Formats: sequence, C-alpha cells, structure tokens
Amino acid sequence: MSETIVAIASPPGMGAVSVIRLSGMRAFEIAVSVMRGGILPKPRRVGLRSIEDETGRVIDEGLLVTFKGPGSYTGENVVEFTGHGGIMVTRRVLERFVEAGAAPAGPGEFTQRAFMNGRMDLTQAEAVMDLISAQTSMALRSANEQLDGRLGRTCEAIRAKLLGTTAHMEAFIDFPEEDIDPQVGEVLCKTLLELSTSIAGLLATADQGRILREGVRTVIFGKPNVGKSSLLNRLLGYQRAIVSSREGTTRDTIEEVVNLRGIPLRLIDTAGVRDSSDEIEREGIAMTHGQVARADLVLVIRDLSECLVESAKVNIPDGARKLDILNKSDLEDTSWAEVKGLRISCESGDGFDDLESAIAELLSLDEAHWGDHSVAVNARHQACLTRAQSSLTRAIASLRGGDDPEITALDLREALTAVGEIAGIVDTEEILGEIFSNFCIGK
Ligand SMILES: Nc1nc2c(ncn2[C@@H]2O[C@H](COP(=O)(O)OP(=O)(O)OP(=O)(O)O)[C@@H](O)[C@H]2O)c(=O)[nH]1
Ligand SMILES: [Mg+2]
Repeated sequence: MSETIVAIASPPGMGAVSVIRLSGMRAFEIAVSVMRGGILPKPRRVGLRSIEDETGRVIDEGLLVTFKGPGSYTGENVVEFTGHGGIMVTRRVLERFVEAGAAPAGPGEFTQRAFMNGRMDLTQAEAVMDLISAQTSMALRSANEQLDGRLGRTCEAIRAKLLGTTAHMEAFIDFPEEDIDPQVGEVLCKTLLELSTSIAGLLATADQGRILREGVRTVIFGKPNVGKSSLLNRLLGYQRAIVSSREGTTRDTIEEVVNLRGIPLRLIDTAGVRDSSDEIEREGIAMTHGQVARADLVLVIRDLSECLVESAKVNIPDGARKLDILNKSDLEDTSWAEVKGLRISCESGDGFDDLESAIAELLSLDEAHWGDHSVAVNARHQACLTRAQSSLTRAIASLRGGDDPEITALDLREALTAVGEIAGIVDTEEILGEIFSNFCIGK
C-alpha cells in the first residue's frame, strides 16, 4: 500500500487525449521529477506542463492536475496528466513515471485504495465497475444509486439492528442464572423477523440485478430456416449472423446485447432444432437445448411461409418465459388464416414495434415499473444475504425453542458477519482480491 502506483486511465488505442494517473505518498514528488520547470500547479488547479525524458527532451505536453489526500478519489495524493492520445506517446509517459519510481497499478487498484482509505464502502466500489459497464439507461441509474451508497446504507441499517439484538442476547449469556423474560424474547423475535423480511426484500432484487448487469438471457429458438438469425440481425441493426435459405446455417450460438427500450437483452441466436445426421449440427442443437435451459426468455419462432401443419412439428420447451412469434408475414401461407399471433417480417421490418412492446410487457421491465426498485443486488451480495438469512432463521428457531442463548448468539454473529461482508465492514482480504481483479487497470 505504501507504493505509489501509476496507470493509463483512458481506454487503450488512439484518441484525442489520454489520461495517466498516479496515486500514493510519492505522487507529487515523482511528477515533479519528470516535469519541465518542476513546479506543480496548486491542488485542484489545472496547469499546462511538459513531461521530459531523462535527457530533458519533451515526451508530451498536456494538462496536469493534482489532488491532495485525503480529499481525492483514492484518499492519497493523486496526479492526473492529460496528454495526447497516441499509443506511443502515452506509453512513453507511463514508462517515464515508472522510471521515476512509480509501480504499475493492477486492475482496480485505485478503487481498492479508495475503499481501503474509507472513501467508499465495498458496494460503492462495485458500483464503479457497474457504472463503467452499464449498457442501458436503467443499468446506469441503478449503478448511480448504488454508488451514492443506497445499498450500503440499507445493509448498514440491517446490521445496526442485528448488532443491537446480538448485544442483547449476549447480555443473557453473561447472566446465565436469569432466563430470558418471555416478553423480551417475543420482542427480540419480532425484530429478527423484521430483519428477515428486509433481507428477503433485498434478495428479491437479485434477478433484476443480474439482468441489469448481464442482460435478459433471450434465446431465439425454432426449426431451421424460420428466420432466427434474421431476427437477431434486425434487432441488432446490422448483419451479425449469416443468413441463408439453406437449412442448418447457424451452428454455434451467437450472443449479442441489444438495448430494447432501456432493457438490456442478451440475444442468443441458436442452431435450428431438427433431427439431423450431421454430427456438427447435432452438437449445435445440443447447445441450443443447453441455452434454453438457462434462458430468462425464449423467443419461439415459427415460419408463416410453410403450411401450418409443418410448422407445428417443433417441440416447444417448457420452463422459461416464452413468446411465440410468427415470422415471414410477407409470405404468409393461407393455412395460417385462422391463427392469431404476433406476426413480424424480418424482411420488411413489419411488426417490430409490437414485438418490442410484447417483450417489454412480458418482462414487466419498462422504466416506469423499475423506477421504484433502484437497489439491485449482485451475485456476491446475494450469497452474503442468503447466508445471513439462513443464520437468522436458525436464530429465530432457537430463540423460540428456548435454547441456550449462546446458540442463538452464535447464529446472530454469523448473520452479522455475512451482512457486514456486503459493505466490506469485516475482515474481507480474500474477497477484495476477487472483486477488484475484475476491474480495468487505471480505475
Ligand atoms: N420473405 C422473408 N424471408 C425471410 C424472412 N425472415 C427470414 N427470411 C429468409 O429465410 C431464410 C432463413 O433465414 P435465417 O435467418 O438464416 O434462418 P435461421 O432460422 O437462422 O436458420 P438456421 O440458422 O438454418 O437455423 C433466409 O433466406 C432469409 O432471408 C421474412 O420475414 N420474410
Ligand atoms: Mg441461423
């Protein structure tokens, strides 16, 4: 932690500008040692400065700004140099800082330091990553709420109540000759039940959290040639998958995320399902079934250009939510005349407004509906909450059963630890490595 770290904070490649960031005790000193003139701008003021190589030749000229710890992103002294966005020039500036004594930063190390220095809790640190990777307006809003500390505060309120109850239980352990007054026991039980309800409420947002972060797993399913790849391409707005009149064109599954009215849909185009003697095609079909088993939504496509009897010959999977779609409305066979259904044409684009509405409605995922639940837990929070919930359930049972208060207190302590881990309050060395390794370098 005592090392001063450096990284390119802007995306790799060419751009108008690039940002190189330093953080640590020696950040100012290192910046001065490679800067022409050797005088830093005042903290939080921008100055035009040149970075020189060891012979005094200018590598790049740009804007330099300093932030004095603890009032900085990381809580340490921070220097940011905004230079020209070329690959070579940026790398040379980075190398120059390393020559002057800075260590290259690992993924997420700046944010990890911010957490270590108490600038944010763990849920906020995770929200930084969610914010960067948000692909829709809803995901962005949810990340911003979390960054603002909403989830952390909710968990802290749960923890505070739990701590009070645990302290109460432990007081009984200290005076073993006294039984728990039944009235007091009832009050404690009531508090624990309330906490259990709050935790259940948070756990219920896990699906929404996964969808915001990863998208609704939407599998496009049907017989060969019905227009599955055409649907993927049209929803994406470009030719991502090969489309051909030959049956069995798609072999591998193809995944792309589209933004449908603010909802991220992770569209998965699959191999058409039929009896096939071709080994590779059979493998593709097996993958299709695997995808269906993990889907949040299955779009079942049928082809209006073939006669109705033919089209019914497909096994429609059970389980996930599904939407029946009738494609090729421009070539509709007369046998479909009596059949109601959502008609689209991937050729002309007819019916796509209705299709989008139907998907949004099926998922109840329009922005208005999601507005109220802006906290959405991720898989790590979910695991902690599930542990907390089962400890609480045990504590409630042992309190009601009149067990030794020590047993109840033990379960409560476990619940406390689990809830504390969410915001990073307890000792969480190993989970930190796990979380921050998913970050990009420079953040
Ligand atoms: N007229 C018309 N043709 C369509 C429509 N949608 C797809 N097609 C055509 O149908 C054929 C099959 O389309 P694909 O999108 O490749 O079908 P697929 O379901 O992905 O087929 P596989 O990958 O073989 O399972 C192509 O020739 C498309 O141009 C449509 O709405 N109208
Ligand atoms: Mg296809």
